Amino acid sequence: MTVRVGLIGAGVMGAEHARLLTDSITGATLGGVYDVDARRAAAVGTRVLADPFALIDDAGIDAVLIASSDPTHEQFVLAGLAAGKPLLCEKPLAPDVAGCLRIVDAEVSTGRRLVSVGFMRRYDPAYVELKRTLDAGEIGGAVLMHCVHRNASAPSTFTSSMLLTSSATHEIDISRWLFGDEIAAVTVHRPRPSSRAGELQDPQLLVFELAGGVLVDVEVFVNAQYGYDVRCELVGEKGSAGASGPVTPDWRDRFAEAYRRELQDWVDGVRQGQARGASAWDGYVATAVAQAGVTALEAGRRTPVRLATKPELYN
Ligand code: ISE
Repeated sequence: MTVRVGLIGAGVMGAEHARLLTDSITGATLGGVYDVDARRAAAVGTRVLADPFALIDDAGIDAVLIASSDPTHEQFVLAGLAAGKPLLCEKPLAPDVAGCLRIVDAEVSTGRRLVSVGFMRRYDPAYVELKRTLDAGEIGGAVLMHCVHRNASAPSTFTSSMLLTSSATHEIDISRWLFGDEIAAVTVHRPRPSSRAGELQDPQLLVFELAGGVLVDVEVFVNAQYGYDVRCELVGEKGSAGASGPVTPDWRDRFAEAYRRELQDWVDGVRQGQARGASAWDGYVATAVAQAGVTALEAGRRTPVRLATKPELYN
């Protein structure tokens, strides 16, 4: 079976996924594209549909990849679930906790996992090797992790909250994935803002307290000027190990292999009737932790993370 993928959103990430589907991914084709800007859609695919919901329901589309703007994700994921189609949704699943929970509820009522969330770092060879090292006991039990997340520059639409909801959401997800544990509380420190920061609180220094006691600190700096620089060092009881990569202009180059592996795994899963990668529940938790971080930033105090009860579907 060749998976005919419907793509919603043909901006930076949508165009990247379209290129991967056409050039590198086996077992799938680009079956149709929608974008608010029809010219942008036409630039990435041959079959352009004018209505995203018609694309989702189209009999010639087997699975849907959502790479539209963040606030539009929920409506498209819900429509995809109603159509019973596998979905890969770029992060965040939805920008607000309530939206994420509506998706979780809708998926639970279908009785099966159809939603995957695009947390591509889970597929980055360096992070995968780090998890293997930790799980094999090679550095002993984890005690701390130090993370750096720098972007060369942020778009003019970026807000101080987005350092948490758009950028640090990756460290939130990767911490949960690496340690198999939940983040119980978030504190946000505010260094002197960089002269390039404008209105933004940039950089920020975050501290995540995991339920099991591991502490994770994250420097998020979205106007670091020199490039895209993402890495971490995990400190264990008897050693340390890291994940790093080249400094690149932006995330597309740094995580090119991760995006390719993520998309291939999703397609392979669709062909086998399995949802792979981060789940809707993982998407919900990432948004819930990021929102706790926004509260911590605004209130200037340590903020506990409160999570809903995890449905059986995600165990
Ligand atoms: C962006 O949305 C991403 O996902 C990038 O990986 C991250 O580095 C950037 O800060 C986000 O805005």
